[in-house]
Amino acid sequence: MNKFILTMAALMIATVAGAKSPVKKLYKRLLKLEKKGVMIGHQDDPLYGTTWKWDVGRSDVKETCGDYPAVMGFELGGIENGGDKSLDGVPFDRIRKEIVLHHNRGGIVTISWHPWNPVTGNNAWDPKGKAVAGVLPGGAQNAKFKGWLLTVAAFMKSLKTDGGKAVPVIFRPWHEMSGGWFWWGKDSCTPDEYQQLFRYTVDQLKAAGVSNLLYCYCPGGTVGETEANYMKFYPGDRYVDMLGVDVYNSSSTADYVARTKKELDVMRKIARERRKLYALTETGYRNTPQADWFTTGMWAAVKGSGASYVLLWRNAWDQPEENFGPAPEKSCADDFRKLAEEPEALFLNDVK
Ligand code: BMA
Repeated sequence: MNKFILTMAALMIATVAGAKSPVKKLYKRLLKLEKKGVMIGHQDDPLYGTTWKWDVGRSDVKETCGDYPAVMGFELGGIENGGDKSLDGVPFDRIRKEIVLHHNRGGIVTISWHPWNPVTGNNAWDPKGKAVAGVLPGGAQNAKFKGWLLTVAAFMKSLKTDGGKAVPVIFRPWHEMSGGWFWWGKDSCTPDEYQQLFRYTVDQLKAAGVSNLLYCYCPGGTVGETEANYMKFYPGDRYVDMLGVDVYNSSSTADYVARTKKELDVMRKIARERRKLYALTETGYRNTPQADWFTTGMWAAVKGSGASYVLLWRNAWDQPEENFGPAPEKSCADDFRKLAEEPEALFLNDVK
């Protein structure tokens, strides 16, 4: 990419901010890092692991291979209800601290959000109630939803270094809409309603003074591996900085590698045309039953793809069957160390 295009790309970012703003710096940094390799990420990495929780300074990734992941993912689900802990039982104060800490050590942060269903009062995995139409302007839940967005805005704005500088993060709201399991999923709204939801979210956050976010559009699960399928819910270039996709290893590893490669090919094409970043925003093989999965599955799928990062989902402290990252005692630990030796697999020390 030549300098002109790079500058143009930087100008296109959805977030309004000054030329030297932290979010623009992050955007440019990500564009550069894409050429160096694929960053390795892990959800909730410094909060808990397979055998521990809440300890400070720990990380299953670091304890396996000696370095922190370059990218850490955090989750805001539950913040909309005004509670002090997320749906995974993590205090939001602790999440804020870890986000700033990872930024200070030179890492990159991404945030997901699984808010409760505003109509039924059940969790995000309740597709009933036509809740997307409900939260849009004119809908019965719009006032409540606006309040939720103000709460999210307050959290985003509170992400600051000790010196008062904004911490830039990649925000990935309304993910996996191409599946039918969430209240914002394909069976619960029309593509047009989805697009309105995405735009409304970005517009309201900006109106509330949020300027430290890159926005990621992220189908998942059953995307369908074609450009048309990928773009079905796309809210528009002005609202999106990064393209993402969530793909898990569910049947065979060969199938996972093939599907993931196809999705990445589709995203790369769109990303190059529209000058967006792109990443494998969630992945994993539940409990990693294959000892060499990180190199022959995940890395085989993303190596050389040009993707910004790959984020392994969490090693859940509260659900033993939800375990996607490495850990020292897991049979895949040696293989993860092998991955860490790959020059193009970027950990914290490779990017800071
Ligand atoms: C999902 C699962 C849930 C969790 C949610 C938010 O994919 O891991 O157990 O509550 O993410 O972290």
